Amino acid sequence: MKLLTGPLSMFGTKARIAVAEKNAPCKIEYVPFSLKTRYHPLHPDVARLNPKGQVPVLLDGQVEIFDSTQIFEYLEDKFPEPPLWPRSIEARAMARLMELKADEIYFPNVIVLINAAADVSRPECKEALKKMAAYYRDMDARLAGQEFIAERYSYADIAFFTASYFASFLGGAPDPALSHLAAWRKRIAARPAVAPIVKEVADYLAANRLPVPEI
Ligand SMILES: N[C@@H](CCC(=O)N[C@@H](CS)C(=O)NCC(=O)O)C(=O)O
Repeated sequence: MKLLTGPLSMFGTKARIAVAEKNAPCKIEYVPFSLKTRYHPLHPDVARLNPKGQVPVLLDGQVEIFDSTQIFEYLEDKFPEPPLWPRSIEARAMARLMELKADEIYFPNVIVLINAAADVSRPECKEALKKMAAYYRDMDARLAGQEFIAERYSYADIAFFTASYFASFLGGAPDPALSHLAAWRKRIAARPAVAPIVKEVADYLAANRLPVPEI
């Protein structure tokens, strides 16, 4: 199995964490990436397989798929242990919804910060930061009475943790006074599968003189 990703790919990092949690044998390959030219020229397999031209892409024999959530589903089918969706139907539905919300409701605000080159004083960031702050408050309330986002550690935790980590070095860190959210982020960051991957992203940021977030 081979995962094509980039050193600063949020969606690729999500997929990497899932691969590590599953302890799945998988080669991690960085596609060409620079802060200036981003993902261009596209890696030939990315160009061939993903009409969106995006990473992550997973190759496993005949299986050649893209999109981090699709990769989660494939990993779950191929490596059922340890399970990364909750067991009950209700909690699975909630975890899937929260995974989708991390990607499609929360993260688009982080993309606004990326496009503003993390200059959060720019007018377009104001609304994005406001929506992120509201999202953080909701997550803090959700995590007040539970250790993980939905019943047990799941892809929902991986998705929101990764997205919030990337937000942190772009000027959109959660308010540390949101103590339940802060404790959850520390818990996830300390996981044996997560810590080395977070360190790799941090090392890349430091090497490129970008701010390294505290967790
Ligand atoms: N929904 C996709 C989003 C993938 C995505 O946006 N990937 C970014 C890197 S984190 C990318 O390849 N961007 C290059 C581009 O859009 O041209 C997923 O979950 O994998």
